[in-house]
Order: sequence, then C-alpha cells, then structure tokens
Amino acid sequence: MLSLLVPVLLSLNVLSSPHEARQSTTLKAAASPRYFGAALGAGHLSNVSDPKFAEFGAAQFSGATPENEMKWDFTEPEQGVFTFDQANQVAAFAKANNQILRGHNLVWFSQLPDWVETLQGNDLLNAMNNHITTVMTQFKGQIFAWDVVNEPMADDGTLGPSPFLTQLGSGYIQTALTTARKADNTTFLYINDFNTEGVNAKSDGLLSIVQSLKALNLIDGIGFESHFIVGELPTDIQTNLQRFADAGVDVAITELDVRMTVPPSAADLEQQTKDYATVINACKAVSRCRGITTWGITDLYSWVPGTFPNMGAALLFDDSYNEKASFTSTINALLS
Ligand code: 9MR
Repeated sequence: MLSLLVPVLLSLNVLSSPHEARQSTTLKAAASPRYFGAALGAGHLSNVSDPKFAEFGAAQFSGATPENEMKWDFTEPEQGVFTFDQANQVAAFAKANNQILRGHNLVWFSQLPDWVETLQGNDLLNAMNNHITTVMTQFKGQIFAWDVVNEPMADDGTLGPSPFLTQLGSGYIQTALTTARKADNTTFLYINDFNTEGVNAKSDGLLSIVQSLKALNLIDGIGFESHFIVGELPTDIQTNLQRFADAGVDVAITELDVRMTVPPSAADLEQQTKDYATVINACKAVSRCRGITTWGITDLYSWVPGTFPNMGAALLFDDSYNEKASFTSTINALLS
C-alpha cells in the first residue's frame, strides 16, 4: 500500500527532502529575469566525444563567458595579429542559444603574451589601447558586458602588481575604460575581481576606485568572481553587493564555484548546498545584481584541480553531468 502511495506523496511534495527540487526546471528558467551563465570553453563545446557539454550548456544556461578564448594570449598572440576563431565559436554558441555573452577580458596581468611584457611606456599604452579597440570592435553588438580590467586589486586595497601598473601608473584603469567606452558605447563596462565578495580591505579599495570612475561615467558594473572554499564564504556578501549598487553600478556574480577536498565528504557536499544558496540569495536581494555565472558546467573540466591538486567538486554537475545536491539547492534558492 505504501509503495503505491509514495509516488502520489512525492508528487504532492509531502515526502520531499531539502535536496529534492520543488519542481523540475532549469537554472536559466529559475533565475529569470536574471541570467544564469557558465564559463564555456570552445574546445569542450566542439568535443564530439562529449556532446553533453554543449547539451547542458544550451539547456541549463542563459549566459556564456568564454573561459579563455577572449583573453589577450588567445586574441592577439603576436602584436597586431588578431585571431578570433575560438572566441567566435563561443559567441556563435551563445547567439544560437539566446544567451547573453560576457566579454572576458581585455586588460589583465595574466595570460598575457610575452611580447606585451617587453613593452615600455607609450609602447605599452598604445598596445593596450589598440588591443581594447580591436577586440571590442570585433565583437560589437554581441557582448552584454565586458570585463575591461580584470583583477586589478591587491589584498590590502591598493592596486596589485601588473605590467600595466608598472609602465602606465595607477591611471591605467581609467585609460582602459575611456578607450573601451569609445570603442563600444553599447555594452556595459565592468571591473572583475576576486576576494572582493565580502566587506574587506580589498573591496574597500575597489569601491573607492568605482566611486571615482562612476563620477566620470566610465564604469557600469562590478563582477565578483566568487571562487569560494566550502564553508568559508564571507557572511556579508549581500551587504557588500549592495554598497557597490548604492555607488551606482550593476553587480554580477561572474565565476562562482565552491571547492572542497576531494574525494568529497557528505558533510562538505551538504555544506556546498548551503553555500550556493547563500550566494544566490545575496544576488536576489540586490536589485542591481544582474546575473550569476558558474565557472564551468561539470566538475570534470573545472579549473580547480589544476590549481589546487587536492581540491575539486566545485560546480553544480558532477563528473558525469549528474545534478548534485547543490544544483537542487540553487534551483530552490532561485525559485524561493
Ligand atoms: O578557468 C581558466 C583556466 O582554464 C585558465 O587556465 C586560467 C589561466 O589563468 O584562467 C582560468 O580562469 C580564471 C579567470 O579567467 C579569471 N579569474 C580566475 C579564473 C580561475 O583561475
């Protein structure tokens, strides 16, 4: 008798555990009107031996960020020689699936080709401006928001080491944004950084830069990467997002993942469900939070194990694309 009743009770949601979805839906449907995006690698999208990557990319997400393909080392490997093939693959996928596309990124100390690092003074200034203008012109009309400057801050709230800082001085951020605004005034201009999700010295420093740039109408949004360790989220994410919104800019969660020691323990996977919900709830509580992007789809291809060898399991789908409990908690937080 009970066995006959179980399906009925389940359909009435009477027996549901916290990790059963309230209803069967997708991340993108549950997040609407905000976007729910993922970092998409061109190589994964075109991998015929793993069609699930593109299937899940299309079915679950309303936003796309090229994981690497728009970075300087991909787009201008030699000075003045631009290659957009791989970036175009991600852009075409986003367009075919009605996804907003985040441009990532134009000016960053990392993933720079060697030739950029050898330039000095005005040579670097000209190269930076030419890079911004050429790449933004190429993708004009396709990009919802550009990470014009990536990870400029140091932990203490000052500007972090970068060839751009060394050669051009602290004004390089304003210069880059001025050039970006001229190149495409139809897209949102962002600064993107990590460990700025809570109120701390680094986010204090970023906020004061944002306030100066906003007065010059050179900044539209701030990306909060949100690469977290399970159980170690700041407790004031919402407060922090709101103080940036109050400075007159949009905010977005741009690279979310929640890593843990692998193989994962049941307790860590349980904590991860709460951590994802915390981030979703913080974004939902701030009207200027435009969307959330996870840094990948499946744990199988996450950047985490390559950088932290004993860690992983950071995303919403496991190595076999099964929905994790954190997928369900994310859906439920989005719908609540
Ligand atoms: O996920 C990206 C990985 O494939 C690259 O090897 C790495 C190189 O720096 O960049 C990773 O993405 C980074 C992003 O562009 C900026 N924020 C930190 C991300 C994780 O390292």
